[in-house]
Amino acid sequence: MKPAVLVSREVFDDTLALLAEHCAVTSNQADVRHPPEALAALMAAHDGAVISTNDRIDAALLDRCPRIRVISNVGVGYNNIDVAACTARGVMVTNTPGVLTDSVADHTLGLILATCRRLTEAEHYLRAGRWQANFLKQMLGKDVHGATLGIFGMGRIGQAVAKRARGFDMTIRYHNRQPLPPEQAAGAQWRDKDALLAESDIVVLLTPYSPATHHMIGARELAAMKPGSVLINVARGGVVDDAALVDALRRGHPWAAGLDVYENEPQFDPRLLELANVVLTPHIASASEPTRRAMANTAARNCIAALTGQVPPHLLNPEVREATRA
Ligand code: 8YV
Repeated sequence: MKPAVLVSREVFDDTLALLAEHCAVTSNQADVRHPPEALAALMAAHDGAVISTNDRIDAALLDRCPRIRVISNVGVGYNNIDVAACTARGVMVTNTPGVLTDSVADHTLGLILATCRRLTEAEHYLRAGRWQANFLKQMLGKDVHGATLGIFGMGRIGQAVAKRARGFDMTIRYHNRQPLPPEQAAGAQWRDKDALLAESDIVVLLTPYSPATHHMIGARELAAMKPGSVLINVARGGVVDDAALVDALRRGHPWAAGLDVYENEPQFDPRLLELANVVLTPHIASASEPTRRAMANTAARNCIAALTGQVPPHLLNPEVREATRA
């Protein structure tokens, strides 16, 4: 009998076809968001689940689903999953690194440009019929070329952002817990957190969310940013204290922000909407059609591998598989 797989949200038809080669699939092409209770009830009848980063997997839910052997996340960030609770129950966890790196880096550059050159504010001005004349000091922004870029989280995506930034003649600094080997840093210099905030014209956040990075950027850090600088958050809601950011943006320090992620998504601090010096996108950094397809198909392959005795390509808790084999 084929293993049973729940796909919690809408995916591409070819993702379902791929899964159906090996599994009996329960899909959700109507894309109804299952509340936690309903998700647990559904998952209880399946061997594997392909889930979205909006689905929360915790110990209480897992205890209701003893049949589940793999949780396959459609996304690289997996702070929605209690991996330790999965490991303790022998449940494999997988994610989709790599396939979204370039799309997220592209979007990051888009947010940098839009924020520094006030693109969305300028478009609103034009659409509102307020463009009556051309004048020298119209919509003055910040230059992107030649700026000092400070990247928090110089992993795959950070390095892809740095590669693009070099094309804009930017000076690149970064902060990771440990400095990278020189060949990976490719000329970018490591700074401690405070030095990076103080030196950068553009600060980009790409740090994964965890209790350790909760409110990593709060009132103190915002105040420590260079005058006239810009903050870009494509990491996760919760890495920035959004309330502190609103207060700081109201004072014009930082000068502006570009945000793709928020605390309590899809809710967000409504005061952000009152600010002209912020560019807002709804968590779409990975949302090019080929990339979202590659993410869903990678998740499907991870799930199939886990349920057919293979090692999933992106297994986050290999100790589960080792325990099964022992
Ligand atoms: C989202 C992301 O997951 O991969 C991640 O960690 O944050 C995004 O790509 C995307 O919204 C898919 O649900």
